[in-house]
Amino acid sequence: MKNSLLKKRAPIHPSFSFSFCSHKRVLMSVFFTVFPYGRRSLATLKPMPLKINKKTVLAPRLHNTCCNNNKTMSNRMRTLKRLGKFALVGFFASFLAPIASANYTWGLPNSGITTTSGAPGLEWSAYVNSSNTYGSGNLRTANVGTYSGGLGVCSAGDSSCSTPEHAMDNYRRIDSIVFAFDAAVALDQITIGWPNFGNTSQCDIGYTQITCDTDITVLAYTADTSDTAVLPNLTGYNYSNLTTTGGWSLVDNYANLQKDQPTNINPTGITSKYWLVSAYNPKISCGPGQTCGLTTKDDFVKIASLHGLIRTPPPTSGSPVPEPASLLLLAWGIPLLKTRRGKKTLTA
Ligand SMILES: [Ca+2]
Ligand SMILES: [Ca+2]
Repeated sequence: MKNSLLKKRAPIHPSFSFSFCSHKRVLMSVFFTVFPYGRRSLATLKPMPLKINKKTVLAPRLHNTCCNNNKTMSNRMRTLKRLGKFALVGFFASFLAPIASANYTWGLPNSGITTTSGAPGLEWSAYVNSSNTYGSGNLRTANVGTYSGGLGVCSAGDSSCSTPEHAMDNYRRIDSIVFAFDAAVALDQITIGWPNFGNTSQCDIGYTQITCDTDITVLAYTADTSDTAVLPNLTGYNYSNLTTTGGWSLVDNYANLQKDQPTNINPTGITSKYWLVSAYNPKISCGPGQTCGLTTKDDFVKIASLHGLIRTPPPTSGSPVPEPASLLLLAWGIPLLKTRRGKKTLTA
C-alpha cells in the first residue's frame, strides 16, 4: 500500500532531486516493511518533521517534506527552460522574418531625371583628380551633364566635351560622380546607357583607337549612414585617402557593364545617402574578395539609371538585425507560456 502510493505520487524531477528523494523513499519503505510498527517509532524519534496520525498517509508527507524545495527549484528550471526555448525561437525566427522594403529607380536620361513615385530626392555633382599624374592630386569639381545615354562628366582631363570625352572616363584623369540622396539608400543596381561594350569606334578619341571598356568603381560614404548624414567637402581629399581618412568605403569594382542591362552591385546591402561612382579607379585600395586589377585608361560610360531600396524600419548603422521581429515573437511567447502553466496547474 505504501509503495503503491509512493509510486503514484512520484513527480517528474531533475535527475539530482529524483535520486535524492527516491533513495530516501526506498529506505523508508524497506524500514516500514520490516518493522510494521516503525511508523510510531519514527514519530517518537522525530516528531517535528513527521507528525504522523491515523488520517495522514505517510508517503505524501514524506514526499512534501523532502521535495518541496526541489519541486520549487524544478518548476523554476522548467520555466527558465521554456523562456529559453521561446527566446531561442524568436532569435532564429528574426532572421526569417521579412524586412519591409521599398524599391526605387532613378532614371537619368538627357531629358531629365525620372523616379519611382515616393523615391527620395537625388542630386549629383562631378569630381576629377587635379594632377596629370594619373589619378593623383586633390579632387576638384568638374562639369556633369545629361547626354544621350545618361550622365557624363566633362572635366579638366578631357580635351573637349564632345563624344566620347563627355562620358565619365579614366583616359587621362579619373572622372567621378557623387550621388546624394535625401535619405539613406541601399543601391543595388547601376545601368549604363552608353557605349556598347567592346565597340571599336564609339570610344575613339581621334588619335588613339580605344575599344570601349566599361569598368566602374563604386564607393559608399560609411562614416555616417544615417538619414541626417552631411557630406564632407571632397575637394579636401584625393582618391588615395578617400577610404582611409575620408569616410568612404569601396563597395567594389565592376567590369564590362552592358548597355541598358542593370548590373547588380552592393550584395552586402550597404546603406548610405552618398555614393561615389567613377570610371574604374585603381587609386582606390582594393582588398581580398573584391574585383581588383582591371585594365585602366580605357573606360568610358554614361550612367542611365540607378536602382535601390529603403528598408523599413531603417537599420541602425552596421546592424541589419530586425529587433522588432524578435521582440514581437518574444511577446507572443510569454502569454503562451502563462497559458501552458495554467493548464498544468488545473491538471495537476
Ligand atoms: Ca570625361
Ligand atoms: Ca578597363
